[in-house]
Amino acid sequence: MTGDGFDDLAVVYSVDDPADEGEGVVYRGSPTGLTSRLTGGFPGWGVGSVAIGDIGGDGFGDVVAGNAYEDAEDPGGQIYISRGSAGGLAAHRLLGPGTPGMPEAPDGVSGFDSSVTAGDVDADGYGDVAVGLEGAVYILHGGRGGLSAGDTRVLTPETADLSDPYATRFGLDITLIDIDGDAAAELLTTTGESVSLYSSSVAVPPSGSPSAEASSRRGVVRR
Ligand SMILES: [Ca+2]
Ligand SMILES: [Ca+2]
Ligand SMILES: [Ca+2]
Repeated sequence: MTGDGFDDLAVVYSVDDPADEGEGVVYRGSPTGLTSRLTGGFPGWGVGSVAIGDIGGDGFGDVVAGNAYEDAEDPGGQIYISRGSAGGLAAHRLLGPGTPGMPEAPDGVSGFDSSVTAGDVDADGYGDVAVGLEGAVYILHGGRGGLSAGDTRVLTPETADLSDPYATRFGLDITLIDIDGDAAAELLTTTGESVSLYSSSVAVPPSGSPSAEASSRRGVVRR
């Protein structure tokens, strides 16, 4: 997160106190392990999943945290995004299905927080974020200005061409990881009884053909 070449650790904690809303903090990595806590933080209440990726492409990792807490402003859940720098974490911003420009959640799908993961799905140097819901995966694209709501794509079992009897659990547990070493992250998702792997191109809208969904899926791994 601090651009020094050492990975840092994001931690969320809360204490058993009704007045305590918890806090998300980051501990600095070093050649000898974790050291001091970075200045700044993000709300920890309701956070069940945290990822670090360089969304703005500035060399500093940024924190993304999924928050299950549903409020009147965004009943579908939200993610916190806190930009990292040499000095620490900046104030967080929120994104969710209720954010202007974001696609609405598919019918019957909620919980914009179940699993968050970061990786560069289009190999453009800007980290991207996937948010798993029970029944859908949102792919949010990073850029110089951060995550863009308008470029978000929503994968569902239907759009991902997944005929699986356990697909109702599609998206509950996801990981973006570059498996084939081409710099573009693939999407790994569990679907109850199976694990599916999607090529990075399913997350990138084909230019001029927004309706062409996961036709480029490279393969599915079953266990
Ligand atoms: Ca950054
Ligand atoms: Ca990217
Ligand atoms: Ca790849």
